[in-house]
Amino acid sequence: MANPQQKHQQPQQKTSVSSSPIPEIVTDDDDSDFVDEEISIGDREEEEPAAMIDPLYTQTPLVRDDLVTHTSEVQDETVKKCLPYLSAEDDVFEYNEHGVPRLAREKHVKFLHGNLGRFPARFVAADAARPWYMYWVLSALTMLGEDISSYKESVVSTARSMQNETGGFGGGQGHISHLATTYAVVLAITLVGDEEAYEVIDRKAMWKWLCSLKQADGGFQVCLGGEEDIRGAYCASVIITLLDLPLDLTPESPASKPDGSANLFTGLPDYVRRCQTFEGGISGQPDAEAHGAYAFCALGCLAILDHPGRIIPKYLNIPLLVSWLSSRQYAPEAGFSGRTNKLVDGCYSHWVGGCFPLIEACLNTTSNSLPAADQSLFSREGLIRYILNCCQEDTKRGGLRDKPGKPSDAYHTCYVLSGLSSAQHQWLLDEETKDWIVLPYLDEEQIFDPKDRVRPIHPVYAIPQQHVRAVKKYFGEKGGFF
Ligand code: FPP
Ligand code: K
Ligand code: ZN
Repeated sequence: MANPQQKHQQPQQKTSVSSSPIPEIVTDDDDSDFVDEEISIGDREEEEPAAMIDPLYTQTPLVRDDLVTHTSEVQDETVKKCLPYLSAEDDVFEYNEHGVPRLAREKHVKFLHGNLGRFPARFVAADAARPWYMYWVLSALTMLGEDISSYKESVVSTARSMQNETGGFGGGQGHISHLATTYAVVLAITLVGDEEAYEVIDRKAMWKWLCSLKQADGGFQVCLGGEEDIRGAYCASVIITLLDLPLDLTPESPASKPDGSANLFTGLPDYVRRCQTFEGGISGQPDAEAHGAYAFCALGCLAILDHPGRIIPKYLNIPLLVSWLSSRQYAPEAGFSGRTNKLVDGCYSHWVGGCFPLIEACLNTTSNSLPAADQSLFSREGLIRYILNCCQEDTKRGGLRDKPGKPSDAYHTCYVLSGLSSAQHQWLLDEETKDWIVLPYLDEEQIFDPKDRVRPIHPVYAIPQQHVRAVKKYFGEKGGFF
């Protein structure tokens, strides 16, 4: 399938974009570019159809495989559903001269608040995902520039009710602890955090629990006796570093060595290496199918352990990984799929799109001799089109979605916005201070309204950098607990 990246053949030097203002550093505390202006997406007025849409986004693919399968049929249906939106031909949105609608902030904000309220009985199966709802909603509201401080008390009491004395958080009261729900609770606390919220977490019990999940092959089980996969490894790495936990292992840990030489991170990069598949992508565990969600987890783990420029090339085949990642972007839809021969989905804007800032940081450094990425490694324009044109729920409901025809939900609202944020920003890792520096991404023409820039999020932790700094500083100063 054609790749939108192919249309950006002319090299564009970041430093020589004459029409762009000198990029200003976006500090994390600066919300000045996030304007809460009322946005009306009413009935589309009778206007000229948008002229500035590259036919790449409005035509069916030129090269087709004759073999008709279930896969080719659902792919064709998906293209058919996306094309009216991409061509600015549906009758719901108002489009700018690039054929792109505004981000319906107010509707999304309202939808998100609703997702922290009570749900109808039929949502009972989502009960074990309550920590996730806290994270998805609070993260999305934060990216939209909303003040979430009013949720602090309820995050604190909900987290308390889900914490186990044996360490970690379950998906609800009385549930056993799981790395995914613990990760979600820790991030939600970090987002609303002040010290009172941070103090809910029993770090000593958390550390002991993580030691019991750490495996001798370098990975982590997601819960005691549960499956071992790269989600677990990423969630554990995030928790360990945000809470500044000691790396030492308890003697009871399955990964503990008699000579004391193993720690919580021992063997982790090798575990990640074993998850890269013949396709170049990353699978959930060694010898399984590559999937975008796991690529983000893999790169996140490595970037936590060391500078991406040093550690990623040491453990992963970068040309193969970049080839697999860029094959995830389709034309004309312009969004990402999660795996080979599957459909585009808005959430991969984060799981796949979020890999690129880490790959770019890996290439744009002096720590290795790989060629620098002097232009975007994927079509940011395409992804932004898929997000704004195809992923915004087009009724009063608000929220963002997988693809046209699917209802919006908190999960997609969070990850579509995370993907929008990484498409709109450029991240550089300062080699000396080890600080991430963020700039608006200005290499390509900005097809979206400047007011529709969402807040930058840390390339590894996927929440604004100032929250990451604050929690690390708090626990770093507090120190160990032996
Ligand atoms: C396939 O679903 C999806 C997966 C195999 C992995 C999903 C995992 C995540 C989204 C997140 C993991 C990360 C953390 C941090 C918990 P599908 O078959 O419905 O979708 P597809 O057709 O798009 O592959
Ligand atoms: K999916
Ligand atoms: Zn999805």
